[in-house]
Amino acid sequence: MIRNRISVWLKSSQFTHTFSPDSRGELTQTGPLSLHISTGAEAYQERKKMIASKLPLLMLILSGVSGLLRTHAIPRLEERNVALGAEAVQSSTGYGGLARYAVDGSLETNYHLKKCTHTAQQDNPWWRVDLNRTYNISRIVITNRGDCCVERISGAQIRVGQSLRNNGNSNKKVAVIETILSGHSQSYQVQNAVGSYVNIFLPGVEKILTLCEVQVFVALTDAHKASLLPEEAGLRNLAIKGRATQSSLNGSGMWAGIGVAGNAIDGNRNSALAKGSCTQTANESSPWWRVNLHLKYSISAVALTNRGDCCSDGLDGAEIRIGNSIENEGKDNPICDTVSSIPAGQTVYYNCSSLLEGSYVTVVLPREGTLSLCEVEVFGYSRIYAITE
Ligand SMILES: [Ca+2]
Repeated sequence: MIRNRISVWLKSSQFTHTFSPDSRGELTQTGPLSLHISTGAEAYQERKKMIASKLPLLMLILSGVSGLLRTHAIPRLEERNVALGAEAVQSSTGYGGLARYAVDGSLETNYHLKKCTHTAQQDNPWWRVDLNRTYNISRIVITNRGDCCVERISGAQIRVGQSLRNNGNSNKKVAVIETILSGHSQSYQVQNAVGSYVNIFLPGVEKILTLCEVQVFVALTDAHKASLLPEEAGLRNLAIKGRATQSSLNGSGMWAGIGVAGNAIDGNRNSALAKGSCTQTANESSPWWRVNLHLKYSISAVALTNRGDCCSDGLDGAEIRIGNSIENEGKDNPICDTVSSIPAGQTVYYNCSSLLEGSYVTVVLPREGTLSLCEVEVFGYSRIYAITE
């Protein structure tokens, strides 16, 4: 586990502040402020009293220090429903009860008002929401139907995780619904529920699954940060001072030779190859592009800007890999994320599933094709603040 310590020395006393990265790599205070006295025993009590009286001031100083390190020191307790309006699917649909009705923000429980889901009668029906990024979920609230059939929800399992194996129904079981009163909402506190998928899975023969609302809550510190761009969180683009290279340079056609590797770290997101700010390899097997950051960093996010003048599906399936090795051109380094698709000319931010340490960021297209990138931005922390213990 990566932990970070900030120590402030005041005279002969040392204060330690402990931080840990969350799922997105943001640093959050996880340990209490601890106080270590290294003075002689006779002065101990007196100094302890004096220092204790200055603790509020020290907390202020420490929060200032952590601000400089772009950390968020004190988590707040508010929460946000990250399922609201997210993409939802279910095993089947019956009686017009669409999957998205469980994330429409309505707690209406009369089925006939089109605010609740409904599967067909089937074995093992399920419903799933895609939160679109990984969250550490604190609480899930399920709202049961109110106009009939109160017992149908009983036995449903709440599952959270990252996998779509078995449609996500094999992810970690974080709660089981015993009963929910007719038209009521039941809250389930969950622990170690980390993932981007939440499934409601109802095992059994000839079952019907109806959900009037599923609310998935995360602490506001996480949710708030999810809406922040790395720049807004104060992270620098580390790539801009790096050195870029790629598997080959396109040498044919009208723009032969124009797409050099450095164009992806020139600080310009212009998405037309002709403007001289995008890269382009030859058409080959597993083309790659790589930036050497010169130092080891703890990297939390990478932003890719796609071509806007053509071939916008060219990055589909590309892998972002981060590590310290250039063996196999860095293509075997740990994966930060995989591109599903990027709209033409757009920039998409990829949050690594965990804070990854490395001095090389490689983008590889694991198939035959041309790799063309208009900008690659790498966001992270200087390694000095991330000590692996
Ligand atoms: Ca560029």
